Amino acid sequence: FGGATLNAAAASSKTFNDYQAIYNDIAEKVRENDEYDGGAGYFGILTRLAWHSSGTYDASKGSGGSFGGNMVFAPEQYDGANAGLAPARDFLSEFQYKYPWISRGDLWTLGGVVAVQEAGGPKIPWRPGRVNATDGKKGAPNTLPDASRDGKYVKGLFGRMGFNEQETVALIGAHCLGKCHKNASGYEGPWGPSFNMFTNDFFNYLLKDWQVKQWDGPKQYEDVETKLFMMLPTDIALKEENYFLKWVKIYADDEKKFFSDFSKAFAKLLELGIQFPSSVKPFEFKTLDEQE
Ligand code: HIF
Repeated sequence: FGGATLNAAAASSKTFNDYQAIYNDIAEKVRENDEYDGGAGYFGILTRLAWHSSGTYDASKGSGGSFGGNMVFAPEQYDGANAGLAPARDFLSEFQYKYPWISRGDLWTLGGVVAVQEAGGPKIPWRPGRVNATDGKKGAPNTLPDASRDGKYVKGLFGRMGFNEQETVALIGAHCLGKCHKNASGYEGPWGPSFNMFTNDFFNYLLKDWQVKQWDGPKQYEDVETKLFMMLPTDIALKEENYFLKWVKIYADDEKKFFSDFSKAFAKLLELGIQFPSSVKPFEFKTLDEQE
């Protein structure tokens, strides 16, 4: 890949404990708000904010990514794919005031780490050092995914960010968390029943029988058995291509393997386009449970 990378700020006076303190504050607030969004809590929306701030990355151009925290500026601010993420940015903004030294990109990606870990998912190694952009010039609009598309599109899209098929399938397991909202994306509903817990359920549900939902919204799928759950066309696409389906089956059978592969792929997602000084070693934060 020929793209330029952005250099993370060299280690400042801040230590692991300073970041663990922010982690804990975010995690406490997530706990206190577990009834948000019909019981989904903030797990899904914080994971999605972390991903949307990172997933604009284009490996061939070296553009986009979480480094600058560009979503507060046009053009990313008005990217339709970011509709519905304001509650997540607002949720985190009090920590921006309490800890003015943390950058937006660090705070938003850390929020995703908190969400995955506190929902019972794997540890996500994380490094600080992103630096606030002062305008949106490095922002990359319209690079986030279109959920109405097929498997070849999904492969190309994640390929653009530098992910292979296995990593792509592992990442999409994050759709175990949260919901779709008619007023945000047009789609509606959760992918399964335990949408506030990080599990390999997404793959188990995906392997069930799905049919096109008859409704006045965009094309989405419902499970034949209960009609309570949903899949996007790009989710169903993982069953339609053998190079993806193979991994869907592996992760449905083996949650440990899913956790381990997801952790690596999600950590990579959050760092796309960023060059960290070798002195900055990844942190592995303790969950609230582990500290009690
Ligand atoms: Fe999502 N995703 N995502 N996604 N996403 C939605 C919601 C969540 C795609 C589309 C959508 C990933 C990939 C893709 C989460 C996490 C991740 C919604 C609904 C849509 C339409 C938004 C709304 O209406 O509020 C597409 C097309 C993707 C590429 C195939 C990532 C891998 C799965 C990278 C990822 O981590 C999460 C969590 C949510 C739930 C948000 C919520 O508010 O609960």
